[in-house]
Amino acid sequence: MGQPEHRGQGRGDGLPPGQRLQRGWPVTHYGPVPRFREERWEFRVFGATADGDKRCWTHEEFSALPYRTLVADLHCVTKFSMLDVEWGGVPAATVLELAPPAPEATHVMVWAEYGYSANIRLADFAAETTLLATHRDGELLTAEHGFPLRLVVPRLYAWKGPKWVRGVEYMTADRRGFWEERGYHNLGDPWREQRYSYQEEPGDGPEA
Ligand SMILES: Nc1nc2c(c(=O)[nH]1)N[C@H]1C(S)=C(S)[C@@H](COP(=O)(O)O)O[C@H]1N2
Ligand SMILES: [Mo]
Repeated sequence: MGQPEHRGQGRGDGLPPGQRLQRGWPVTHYGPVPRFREERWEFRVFGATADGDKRCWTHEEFSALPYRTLVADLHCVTKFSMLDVEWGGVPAATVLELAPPAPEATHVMVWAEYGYSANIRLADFAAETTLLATHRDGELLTAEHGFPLRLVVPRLYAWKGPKWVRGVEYMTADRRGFWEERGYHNLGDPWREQRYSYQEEPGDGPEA
C-alpha cells in the first residue's frame, strides 16, 4: 500500500480538550450492523448537483475509484480518542469532482443504512483529509466498523463519519442529521469541544 500520503488533522496533534486515549478499537454505533448485499448496494450522489442529475456507483464501480491512504485521529464525543489510525479509500474530493455540486451547495448530508445521517459543511467534506474509507491498516473494514464504506472526517467528532455509507446529498441550506437532531452540536469540532447543541452559538446551526 506504500506510505500514507496524508497526515490527518493536525494542530500539533495530541488530544483535543476533554478526550482520553483509547487502546484497541471499540465498536460504537446506534442500532444493528447491516448485512452487505452487493447486488442491492449502490452509492448515490443526489440533491443539488451541478447538472441536476443523480449519480450512482455499483460496489464494483466504486471499488475501482482511485485509492488513497490517510493517517488520522478519531475522536468520539463520549470522550475517547484513537490516534494514528490508517485508513484507505476514496477521497471525498474525488466524488466532488466526478459528481460536482451546484454552485449554491453549502452543505452535504451523508446518508447511511437504516437512515443514519450526518450533516457536514461542504468545505469539511471537500477537505483533503476527508475520505470514504474502505480499508483500515490495508485490510477491508469489518462489518461492525462500517464495511463496505464509511466516512472519515478527522477534523470533526466521529459521529460525523457514518459507517455503512450509501450516499451523499448536496444541500443549499444546512439541515440537522441523526445525532444533530438528538442534542449533539451541529458543527462538532473536537478542538472547540463542540459536543452538545446547547453550546451552539448563533450561526452554528440551521435557522430554527
Ligand atoms: N451508521 C452509523 N455510523 C456511525 C455511528 C452510528 O451510530 N451509525 N456512530 C458514530 C460514532 S458516535 C462513532 S464514535 C464511530 C465509531 O466507529 P467505530 O465503531 O469503528 O469505532 O462511528 C460513527 N459512525
Ligand atoms: Mo462516538
